[in-house]
Amino acid sequence: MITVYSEAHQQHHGAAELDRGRLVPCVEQPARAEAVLQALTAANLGPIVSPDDVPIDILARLHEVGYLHFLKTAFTRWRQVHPDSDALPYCWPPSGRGHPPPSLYGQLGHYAYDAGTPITAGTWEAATAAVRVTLSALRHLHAGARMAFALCRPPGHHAGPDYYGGYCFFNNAAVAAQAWAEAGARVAILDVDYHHGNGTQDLFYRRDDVLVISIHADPAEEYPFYWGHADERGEGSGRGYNHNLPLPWGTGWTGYREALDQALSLVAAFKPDGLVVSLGLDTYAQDPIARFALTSDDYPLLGRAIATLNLPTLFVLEGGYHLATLGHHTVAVLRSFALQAATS
Ligand code: SP5
Ligand code: ZN
Repeated sequence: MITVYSEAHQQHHGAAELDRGRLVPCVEQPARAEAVLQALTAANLGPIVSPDDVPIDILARLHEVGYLHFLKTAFTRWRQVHPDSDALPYCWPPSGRGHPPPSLYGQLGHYAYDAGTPITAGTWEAATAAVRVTLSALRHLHAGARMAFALCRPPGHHAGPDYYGGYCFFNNAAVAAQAWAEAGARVAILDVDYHHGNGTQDLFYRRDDVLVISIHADPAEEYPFYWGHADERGEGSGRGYNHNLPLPWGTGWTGYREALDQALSLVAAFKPDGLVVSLGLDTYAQDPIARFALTSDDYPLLGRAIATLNLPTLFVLEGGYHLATLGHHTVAVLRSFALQAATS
């Protein structure tokens, strides 16, 4: 298996996020990718390569131009006024967003939907590098590989057409699906991160060429709260091409496996040419911000189950915040997928 990785991710390192009334250290930090890199290297799973210098103009076909311009310039604008903090919003439109106001603070609240996702000095560099990592990994699938892994951060699945949040700025997995679709493929996205992939859902909600399936904690009780219910099925020609499988807090492998089987059946019925997996490892019982109950023994089962689809598969790293096991679990999924793929 080939992994694509760029150390440019290190340039995005936020100090603090707002968590229920307190500023706490950011849980989405560079050490996450370092942990995954270390475990992959130790496991000898295959080459780990740098991204190609691929163009990222595809971003303008997924995200709104005003949004991209905002992200590119926001930190410089912020720094002129705030020499020693990261950019966080503090005020939001109450309903219906209208146009972004001229004020930087107004724009932060317009484009961000939470206060947990600071824009830092190197956010643009890191987030664009994550896109290059993902597109480079996809190239290996175009070249005939059965699987590839985009070891990237910041993650992407909470980023929508014109909004960021949930530690995500550009939707890496959606970028891959879009690029694959533009190359003529039917693509399915399977999101196994603990949180609903609201950005991915929004980006493809009116489309029937990309199937989006997410297994996640029930938004009735869990972030991102406003998306991810089972009755969100897509709109217009996209109706029936979005599926949410919300599960209650405390879900362990038995409950998870049932949802996974449903998700895999839906993917198979779509008959895609390729699969993008939004690989979040925050379903682990000891994850510091999540409440599922998967154990270390479950991740090989997850990888093996996904491999039974027999599809060219791109894994894109999303969440997972238990640093001591994050690398181990990532390797477990990828290795068991590779083993299963080799025997089928
Ligand atoms: C990519 C990804 O996994 N993003 C997740 C964003 C979650 N942000 C909200 C986190 C709130 C954490 N508060 C819960 C702490 C429980 N101890
Ligand atoms: Zn997550």
